[in-house]
Parts: sequence; structure tokens; C-alpha cells
Amino acid sequence: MDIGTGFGLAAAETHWWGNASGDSGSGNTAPRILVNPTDEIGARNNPHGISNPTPVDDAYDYNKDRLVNLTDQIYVRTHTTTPFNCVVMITR
Ligand SMILES: [Ca+2]
Ligand SMILES: [Ca+2]
Repeated sequence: MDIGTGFGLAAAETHWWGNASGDSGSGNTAPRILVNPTDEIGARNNPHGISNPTPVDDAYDYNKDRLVNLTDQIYVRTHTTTPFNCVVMITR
């Protein structure tokens, strides 16, 4: 989206947005954002149940139910990406 002028910017800015649902921020090699076993293992190693719910921004709570459990692991497993279909950060 070209923001253009009128927002107090010195020059026009262009922004892109993407969503790599199931990515925890780990196991990535820039510029690729991969959803892979590293993200699944992260959920497995950082469990949260009803007695210790996560904050809303927990990296491993992929379905944002404040729990990190088998559901999150399965979510990653069924949304895995490869270098050919993953989100790629664009730099200019
Ligand atoms: Ca990842
Ligand atoms: Ca969850």
C-alpha cells in the first residue's frame, strides 16, 4: 500500500503486510518466515494450561486461546510452509 504524502512523512512510504500463522519467530532464515518443526517444538517445550494461562502475545499460543498445548502443535503441523510457499520479507 502506498501511503504517499499527507501523513507527515518526509517521503512516500510503501508497506507490505503478510501473515505467517503458526510462526513463533524462531527457525527462520531471513528473508523467509517459515512455519516448521521449530515452531511446533517451541509449543511443545513451553506448555500453558488453565492454571497458568499465557499472556495474549505468547509466541507459541497460535490459536490465541491463552493455552499452549497439543492444539497449537497440531496447528503448526497442519500449516507448515516451505521456502517455496512461505512469507518472504521484502526489502528495497
Ligand atoms: Ca518459524
Ligand atoms: Ca493455544
